[in-house]
Amino acid sequence: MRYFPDSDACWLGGPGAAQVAAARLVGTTGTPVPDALAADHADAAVRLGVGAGAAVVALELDPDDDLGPEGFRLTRTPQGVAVAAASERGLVYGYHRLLTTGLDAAPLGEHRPSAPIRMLDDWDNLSAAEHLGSVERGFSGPSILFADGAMVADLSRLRDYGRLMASLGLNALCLNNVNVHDAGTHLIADMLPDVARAAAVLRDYGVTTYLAANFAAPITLGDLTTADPLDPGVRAWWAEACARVYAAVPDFGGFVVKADSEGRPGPFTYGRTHADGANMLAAALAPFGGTVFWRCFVYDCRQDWRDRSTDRARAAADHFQPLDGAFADNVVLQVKYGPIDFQAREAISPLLTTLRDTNVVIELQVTQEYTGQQKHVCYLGELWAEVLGFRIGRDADGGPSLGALVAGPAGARTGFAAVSNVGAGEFWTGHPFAQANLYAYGRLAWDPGLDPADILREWIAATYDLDAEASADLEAILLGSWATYEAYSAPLGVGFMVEPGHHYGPNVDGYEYSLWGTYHFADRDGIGVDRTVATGSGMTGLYTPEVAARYETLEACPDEYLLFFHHVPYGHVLHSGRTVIQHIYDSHFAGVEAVEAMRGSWAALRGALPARVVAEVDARLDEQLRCAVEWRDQINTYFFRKSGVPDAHGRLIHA
Ligand code: BDP
Repeated sequence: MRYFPDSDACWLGGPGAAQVAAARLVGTTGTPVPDALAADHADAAVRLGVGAGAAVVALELDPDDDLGPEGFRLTRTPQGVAVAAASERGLVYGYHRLLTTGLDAAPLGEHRPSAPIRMLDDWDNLSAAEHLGSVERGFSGPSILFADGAMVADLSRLRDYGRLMASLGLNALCLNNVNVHDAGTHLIADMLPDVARAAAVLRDYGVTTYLAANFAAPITLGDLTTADPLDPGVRAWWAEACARVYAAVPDFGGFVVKADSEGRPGPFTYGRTHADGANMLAAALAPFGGTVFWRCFVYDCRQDWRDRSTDRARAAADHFQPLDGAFADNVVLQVKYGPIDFQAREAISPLLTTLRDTNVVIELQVTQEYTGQQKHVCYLGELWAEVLGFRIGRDADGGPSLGALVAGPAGARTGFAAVSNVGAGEFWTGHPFAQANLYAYGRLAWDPGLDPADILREWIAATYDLDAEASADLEAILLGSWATYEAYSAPLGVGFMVEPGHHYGPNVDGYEYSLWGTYHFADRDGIGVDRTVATGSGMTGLYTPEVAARYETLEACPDEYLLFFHHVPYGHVLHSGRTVIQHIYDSHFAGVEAVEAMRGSWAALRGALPARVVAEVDARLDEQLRCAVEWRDQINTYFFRKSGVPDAHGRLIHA
């Protein structure tokens, strides 16, 4: 009885999908039903044995409709529900949205995406021997696309992924890791027939294919001795490379590039700017309508904090702000939401508040590298809603939201990119509940104003067939789980404190004396990073003056960002009225208690879920509790020993 073949615990295998699959699919006003929909649906209908007389899903394609290139309208009809759109893409998104909600709960009305770019970046390597396994920072099993240096022959898993993306209106997928190693470089050369195979699958679901490109490909592939972006030979090489790619995939989207970062090659080698590098690739793609996503995650990972200018949180803005306006129209700067690296809590990237004449996408991390690696429940919809709701004004309520800014003016190439969390494991996302993060990303990219609690309820209803009480238990487990993770990990926005390399579990000084630039500066007197203009790295000065004023002084800075921006004594009193040291103790005890409460809700819910989901979640919740206790004890013991200040409530085992 499963419509969605790879799991019966996924929102496209849930109650809504079964309801829609039992309907008859027709194209009205002479519209043929798009091939992919007809094939999928026919298959499901045959398996479900439903024929004439069933409810109808009518697909209406009207190019003159004003729904825009990707929008759709859902209307109830006497026989069922009609999906109307001006393009096939809109029809595909609308139909799959309906599969998610079912006919009874169909969100009637018009739906248009907030921004034109809604992308997922897979960090899949060609082979498991490459950097950090087959999926870099992947916690959901092997790659669905690549194995042993080649693309897999059977792309049915990619087809299902395409369906998942279509149900969220996600419209772009970069197939390979941004760290393009030697094998990955071949995707734009001898592996183009494989790229064309993947693109053909994704096209059916309204998803455009992109590739991460190695800036040094002209050298790596053995053709040239330089990758200098201003060298005519290099420019000609990329022009020919693009011609080959577009001959294989005429609707190819373009390249994602990580340059001059963490060992990747880039324009700095040749004394060129990032505008020189990005514009060179943009020129090669322009004749074909392609786009370059140029990542701003550029910093020197081999330098300590030598002086204020080497604060890693400054790097992206220092490199890219002076280049605002210097990029070609088909360059999009891809900016991580925070200036350091996808932490559970960090300040907004200054670049996102100040770039005015450049296309920008905000980059989020769905894969839970720093938020529990899909062993911990950590619903990131709440983090992202907070980030996207951030107001670029004098106070928390003023000015446009970041979500509105990245949606951009009509016609601009702007929007959202995110590192995906899927793999070939049965539940797609390792932890079955981490699907909620993929779902929330897609929904927020479509509409950044959505309430993350509503999104979560949608995902629950679409995925599991639960009564009201069981749904409430599942909601209780997920909602607030981001705050819980934050409570038992690094305090007050200071970040990191993770095991070096794999980034799982606590290690307070793991990176403190290395060259990676992620420090907490804790000593016997205090903790935190002084990034003020007055006495610190001056990083606050990289924001607009209105935003800077919200962080520059201790009086103004919100507690949750205090140690990101300021170095303070342990006895410093927070706006909450507690001292920093007591906050550290209290939040770590509270974090563990919240995980224990999660286990209480889980005990009540277990019986209502499929056995395989239960087995997965049981094991992961045990691990989450073990790890939360480890965080609590390491952090609290460390800061008790550093500060000598006892816990006001006498809870410390070493006190
Ligand atoms: C860091 C990851 C690393 C990525 C890098 C990036 O640890 O694996 O390559 O981000 O975004 O968070 O390029």
